Amino acid sequence: MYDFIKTEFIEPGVGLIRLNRPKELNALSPELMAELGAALVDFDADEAVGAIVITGNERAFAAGADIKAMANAGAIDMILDDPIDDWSQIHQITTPIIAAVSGHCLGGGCELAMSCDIIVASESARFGQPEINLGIIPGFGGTQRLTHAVGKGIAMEMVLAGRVLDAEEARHHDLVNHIYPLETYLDEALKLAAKIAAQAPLAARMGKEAVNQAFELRLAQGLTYERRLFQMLFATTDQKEGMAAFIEKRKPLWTGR
Ligand code: DAK
Repeated sequence: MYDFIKTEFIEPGVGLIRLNRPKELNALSPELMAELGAALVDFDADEAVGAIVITGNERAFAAGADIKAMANAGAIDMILDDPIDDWSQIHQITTPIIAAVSGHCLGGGCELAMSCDIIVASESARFGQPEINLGIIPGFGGTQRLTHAVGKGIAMEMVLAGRVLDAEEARHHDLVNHIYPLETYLDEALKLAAKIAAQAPLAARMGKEAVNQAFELRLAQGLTYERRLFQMLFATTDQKEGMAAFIEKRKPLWTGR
């Protein structure tokens, strides 16, 4: 069904998307990004999917946007043919998303990983925003989300000098949650996704939404936003079920309602 990605449903409840342009180190061409956007929307609409994992291969998560596809573009082309809708699709997705990263995770690839909710890395993962080497700067959050994650000093070095962080440095600077050996990083990401997918679906989606609002709102507004979502969850069957199950010392059976 897709040419540049592969999708798979993994029981119980995980949608897996593999970026699949291995010869080009998964360079994010417009066609690939359109397919990724469509796959994310499909998984997000599927009630059987409680978490999504995006991965590449051992050598590259993604080495950035496709340089060959944009080399001859002018500023007017970048404005009129702005592919931002396909790229931004990921920010509309309410299902929790994990990036399982190995190898090169550069430029738009790093920005894509940072657009996910959690990053799990292999020991060989390398994160960078090397756009400066091409005479440009990041254009999809690499100066903003990166700075929120790693702080100003490291972000400046990455954006201005093209510094690349290895997996340990990325974890040290809070870009990455976990590092695993190459052989197991994807399984570990899928395990974490399955754990999220096993939670009450509406609570998981609202938890994601509330945490993301921490980057958008001032504290007082964020606390109000959180409280409203918290209150709203008391309208769900799953809240009644979760609390009854605790009191009755049994496992809850979620209905997503
Ligand atoms: N684009 C196109 N092709 C790429 C590529 C890329 N980003 N990265 C690698 N490739 C291709 C290479 O051209 C090569 O193809 P052939 O020559 O075999 O045809 C093949 O992948 C293997 O790459 P190498 O031979 O270079 O492999 P090495 O192991 O020697 O080096 C490398 C690996 C990752 C260090 C190197 O390939 C490299 O430096 N790649 C470029 C990394 C980079 O500069 N990335 C940032 C790109 S700019 C936007 C959203 C996002 C963006 C822009 C706009 N909007 C929504 C508007 C993002 C911009 C970027 O990401």
